[in-house]
Amino acid sequence: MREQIIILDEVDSTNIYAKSRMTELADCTVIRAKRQTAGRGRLNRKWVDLGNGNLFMSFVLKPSDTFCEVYSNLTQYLSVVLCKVLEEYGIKTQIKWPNDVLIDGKKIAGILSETVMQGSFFKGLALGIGVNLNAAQKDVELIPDKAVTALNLEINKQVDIDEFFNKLVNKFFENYDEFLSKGFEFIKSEYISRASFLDNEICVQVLNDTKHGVAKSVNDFGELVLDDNGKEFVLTIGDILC
Ligand code: BT5
Repeated sequence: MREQIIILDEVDSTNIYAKSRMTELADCTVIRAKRQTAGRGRLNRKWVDLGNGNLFMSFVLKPSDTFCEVYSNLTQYLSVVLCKVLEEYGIKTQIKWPNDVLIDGKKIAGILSETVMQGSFFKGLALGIGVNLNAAQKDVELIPDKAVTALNLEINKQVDIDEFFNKLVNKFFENYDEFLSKGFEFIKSEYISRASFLDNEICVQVLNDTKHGVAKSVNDFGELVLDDNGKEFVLTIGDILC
């Protein structure tokens, strides 16, 4: 087993923990916290801890001393890995570009990758993921702006968090090296087969701008190709709003 596992009872954020110790932590360390008091999403959004039995974790990845483009696709790689683990519980999953994992349109997990640099020297990545495994219906309803679910609510039984965690870590490292050498193309068909947004008319927030169009495809680099009345936009980052 190449990975080292650190389990914390409570932490502000597993990503902050990983980033602030990037030098000391070995490549492929996995940090998991039982409770997370200040979980973070993208653009300073919050990740809510829905109580005991939910998963908060970060992979510490230090594959090289310089940043490679493929590292930006690791969030998409992790979304596919997560879908496969969830499917072992008998449910159907969807991916919303770039890396949200949904069940029946409801968000069950969030992924946040943060890069640590020292000048031009790439120190590593904290690739964080939160998965709702055991939550109460009344609590998921309190999360603002989004339809949210948890695995226990979908399968009507308690989920064994240790078992789920082990499956996710094993599946992540199973193809990690091959993914790094082959890039997004390696997972493209598995990603596309779960992509719920393709061929839909969508709007995407890109920083301070909003782009509209039909989601035509996801290209070999994991970018979203939008068609706005014959004009094509290729998006590297963004948030599908509608
Ligand atoms: C994400 O951001 O979805 C990335 C979340 C990453 C969380 C993990 S937990 C371990 C590691 N340590 C951290 O501090 N973070 C990572 P974003 O796409 O910006 O979505 C954030 C939005 O999701 C919020 O504004 C809410 O609307 C919604 N949200 C918050 N908590 C949620 C939850 N528990 N389940 C589903 N949706 C949630």
